[in-house]
Amino acid sequence: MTFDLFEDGRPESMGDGAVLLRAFAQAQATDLVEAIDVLAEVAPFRHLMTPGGKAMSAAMTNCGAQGWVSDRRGYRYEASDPATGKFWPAMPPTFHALAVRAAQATGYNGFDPDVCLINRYEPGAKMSLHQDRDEPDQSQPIVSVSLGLEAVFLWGGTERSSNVRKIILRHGDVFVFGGRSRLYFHGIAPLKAGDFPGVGQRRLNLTFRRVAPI
Ligand SMILES: O=C(O)CCC(=O)C(=O)O
Ligand SMILES: [Mn+2]
Repeated sequence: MTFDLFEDGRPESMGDGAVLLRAFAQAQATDLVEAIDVLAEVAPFRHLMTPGGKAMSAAMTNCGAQGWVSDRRGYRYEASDPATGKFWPAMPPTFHALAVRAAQATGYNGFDPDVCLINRYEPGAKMSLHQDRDEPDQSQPIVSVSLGLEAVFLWGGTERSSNVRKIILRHGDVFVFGGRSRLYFHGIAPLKAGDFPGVGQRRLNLTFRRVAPI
């Protein structure tokens, strides 16, 4: 058995209010993947259009009181799914509880996410450097859960041109960022091909956010 000194489950500070919790969601990971597949039957994954008119390479859906959407009119949250006209499916209580527990473990007490954006990356898909800035109250952190194939997470700073650190995110890892890092630029490098047992040829990511005023 190998023992990795850096992956023993202790919170790993990434500076300025960002913390990596290795394998924090591992015990629940199979259940999370199953639940995502059920949610996607109601609110299918789709490749949203950027305001500039390009299809995003990561496919997205949402659960919760609102969902993040993008089209020619811009980025925003909407209470119903533009693809179906129906409300987004409710956030499963297990998802909410995981996000609250991860926030607490990293010092963000009182986090009460009402939106979970779900990203699906297939080999080659990526997410360009961006800030999560469509949420009115940026005093709330973001909790991000990785499932399936590993990815290179690009963790920058306050400017698009800031130095970028590359962090490998694996199945069950949870990354929390708030405080001074809440608006740090971040992204995902093109996903390498692979087949993750029980998940398949894809990476799934849950991004928990608070959107409605508290
Ligand atoms: O897939 C990830 O880990 C990052 C996702 C992300 O940054 C976003 O959805 O805003
Ligand atoms: Mn983001």
